[in-house]
Amino acid sequence: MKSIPIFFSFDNNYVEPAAVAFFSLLNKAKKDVFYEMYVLHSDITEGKQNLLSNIVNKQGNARLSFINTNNFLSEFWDSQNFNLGAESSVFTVDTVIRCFGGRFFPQYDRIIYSDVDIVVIDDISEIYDTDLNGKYIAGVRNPFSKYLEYELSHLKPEHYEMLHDKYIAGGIWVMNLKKIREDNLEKRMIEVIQDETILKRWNDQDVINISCEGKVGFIPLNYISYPYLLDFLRDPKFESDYTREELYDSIINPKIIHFAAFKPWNSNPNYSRLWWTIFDYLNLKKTNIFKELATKDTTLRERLKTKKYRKLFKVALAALVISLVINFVSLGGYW
Ligand SMILES: [Mn+2]
Repeated sequence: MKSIPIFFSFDNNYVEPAAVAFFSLLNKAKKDVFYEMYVLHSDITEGKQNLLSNIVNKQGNARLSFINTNNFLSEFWDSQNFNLGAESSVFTVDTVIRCFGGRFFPQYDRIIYSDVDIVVIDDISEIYDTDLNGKYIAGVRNPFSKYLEYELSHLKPEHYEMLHDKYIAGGIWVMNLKKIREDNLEKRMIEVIQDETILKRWNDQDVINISCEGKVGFIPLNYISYPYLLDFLRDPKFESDYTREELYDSIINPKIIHFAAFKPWNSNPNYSRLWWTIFDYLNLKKTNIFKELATKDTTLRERLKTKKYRKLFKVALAALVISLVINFVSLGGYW
């Protein structure tokens, strides 16, 4: 039996997505794998904890524990230079707490971290053995860094230089807790959190990437199969640090579907039906994070395009106003 520690961090609102994630993780696990599961949280009610524990216990190949973080980090938390990402993204202190596995799991030298806005398609135990020699963490390289300027444009030039082809996405990490503790990475992470000159557009990802200074390993893209990646690949201008083979393989042979932008509970991304099937099977109830599904399904690329055009429109409008003012001033003498 191979025992693998894995942790998650989310709040009371995310219990239902977590239930789907946990079920799919355990349902797809190989027979010789046992998961030691942990949830870092600060507000999950006893009733909701029981809901998750019942699902895990029924599967029989894992044990689930809850660890209250007691709002560790809130004293360092300055919302001023966080939450600079997409308006729809919700980041809380619990989002960044996942960087601090070294503190909460002194009994382990390494651990897997996973988001819960996922559905697991295949056994993922292999990544636990990812080579972490001299590295703090391993993650999936962001496939969009090269194509979407917005992904990394907030980084300082020196950080961009260091990270542009190494920036790892959130979603799933394998953390070298031993090295994180030995080198006191926690101190560096708190410095990054408190440094107001470092803009955090992607919060937890920025904190971990900047603190780790490129000492990162890589997990195949199949562990964050993006439901909307195919839309990007259809653009002949799309470029990525991944090869065409790796990009398509992540879609054809996914290990984990990561609903990174659009969630099955308020949108209709690819794989939503599988997600809802598990939701129904587990007899889960819709909560306040579930919105009426949008009638018109827009892809991420379309949304980004509108964003881009809106920006272009603003620039054009500003140029028009400036030229009018200049004309007005230069004509002033005749008026
Ligand atoms: Mn996520």
